[in-house]
Amino acid sequence: MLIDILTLFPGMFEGPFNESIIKRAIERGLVTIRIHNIRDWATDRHRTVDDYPYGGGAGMVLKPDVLVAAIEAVRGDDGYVILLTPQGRVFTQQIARELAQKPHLVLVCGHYEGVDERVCQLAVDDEISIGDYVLTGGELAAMVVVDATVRLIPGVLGDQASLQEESHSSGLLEYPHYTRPAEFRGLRVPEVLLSGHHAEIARWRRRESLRRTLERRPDLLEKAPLTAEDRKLLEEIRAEKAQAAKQERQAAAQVDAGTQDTAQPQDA
Ligand code: 4G0
Repeated sequence: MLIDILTLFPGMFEGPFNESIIKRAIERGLVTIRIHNIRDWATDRHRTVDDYPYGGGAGMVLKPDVLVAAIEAVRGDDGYVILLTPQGRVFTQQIARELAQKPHLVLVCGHYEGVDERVCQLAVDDEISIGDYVLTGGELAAMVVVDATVRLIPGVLGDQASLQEESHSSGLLEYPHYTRPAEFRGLRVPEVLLSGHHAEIARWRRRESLRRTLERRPDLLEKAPLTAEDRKLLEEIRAEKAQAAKQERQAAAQVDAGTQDTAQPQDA
């Protein structure tokens, strides 16, 4: 895969792609990442890249002539051009999988108040946001998209990690993980994980995945492919939680009754 990145701050990319897994993918020729300075396509003697917004208002807008020239110079005939912007579709693992299939990505990092709308109309195929917050520029968003996408290219992850990647795409949150020691600061690793009973361990992990997803991200349960066994486990978890809530209420009522009994006349 070829990835071209257009930015006003090429120095920002020196760290992330020269470390760890992405670096190894580059060294092994699985991906080529080229960083370009948008300013190289400015034509005036001040190398101007931005200008005041028509209609007035705060901030600056990236000039369409400079940005379109930069995009056209790198996209070739197969570049899929993505603008990183808070106005884009929200990036997900599904979108990362989609991008990992493409031979050539061109990531455009905007700045200031944004880019001239005509750039999107003329030269951008897709607009992506990494989440509902504003950054000072699209660079960090581009790094996130590159990292999530490159690790899905065949051969980038080792066999172990690749297998794990597949099991993570269950649409549920991960079960809790533990390593040695078996007891740490009074907290024990769940006994079943020490038992060596593979089927029981698998069942425990599935249950804990479902429990976490129900507690933290119930929205994910609607889309996750659940088996009949999963639905049974979920009902058990819901029943457990209802029981725990009931005990909680009873304990609170006890405390309440206790304070009533011992109330002194001057408290009234
Ligand atoms: C274009 C992406 C680029 C337009 C970029 C800002 C957050 C994200 C930028 C704007 C970014 C994200 C209209 C503020 C640069 N911030 N969530 N900042 N506007 O992916």
